[in-house]
Amino acid sequence: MEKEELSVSTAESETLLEVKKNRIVLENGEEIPIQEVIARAFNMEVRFRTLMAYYKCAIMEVETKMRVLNETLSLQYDRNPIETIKTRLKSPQSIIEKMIRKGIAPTVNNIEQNLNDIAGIRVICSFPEDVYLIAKYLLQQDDVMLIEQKDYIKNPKPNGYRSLHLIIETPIFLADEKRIMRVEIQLRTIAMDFWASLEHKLHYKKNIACAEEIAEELRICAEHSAKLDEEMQRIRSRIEESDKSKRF
Ligand code: 0O2
Repeated sequence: MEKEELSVSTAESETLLEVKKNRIVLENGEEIPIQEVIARAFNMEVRFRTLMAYYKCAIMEVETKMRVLNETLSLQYDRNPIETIKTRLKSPQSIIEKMIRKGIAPTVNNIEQNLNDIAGIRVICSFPEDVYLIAKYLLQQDDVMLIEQKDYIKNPKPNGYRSLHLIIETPIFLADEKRIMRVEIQLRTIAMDFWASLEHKLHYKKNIACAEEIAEELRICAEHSAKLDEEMQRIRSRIEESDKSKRF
């Protein structure tokens, strides 16, 4: 059989070079029967699907934590601090693309060790104060460990992007084991979410004329929307103050 370049990988870090007489020859000269290659690929697929199922469980755990916080804080503050919760599991394609961008072999172990945002949850609050309130109460829980925090509200990105990003670790309880999983949480206001969603859509429009000018316009929109957030929060505080004074 003629030598044939292959573009798939059988095991965690091996590179295939050629196929000859139902055997695969690896870069290091080792020969493996094709049946074994298929078994390894199958095993890898099962491990990948299992890992994704664990991340799904982690999303469910954190989403429940958020719903419980919303409920309990609504009793305390007489309003729901959370408007909406969105969740997403990173797609296999985005996972592989990100691993390649990072220059790391996309093996199951490497994926778990190097990506923090496979399980993603976005919590949209009405007011900036609520973002910090939710983050504070979540991080106080003894089964939530903060791994990394990026405060793009206090320090917006140069393009105007605002959100509070938390990478946390939290346990999931499986049939016969407990596993610690990483989850990325993005907390933002309705106004921040409105801006980020539109900016994300516009991002896909490549090769546009006057790109710099448009980027500057978007940044100014983000400033306006941040001012609106401040203003709405100020109005809410006034209403709450006047409500309190009426009660006493
Ligand atoms: P998706 O599909 O939304 O998940 P890291 O993940 O740490 O390797 P980075 O860039 O340092 O990479 O992470 P960071 O700054 O915490 O931002 C990651 C996510 O925040 C992005 O996910 C977006 O969801 C959001 N984000 C960050 N910057 C912007 C921005 O300028 N505009 C908008 N609309 N969203 C932003 P992904 O991986 O891009 O995709």
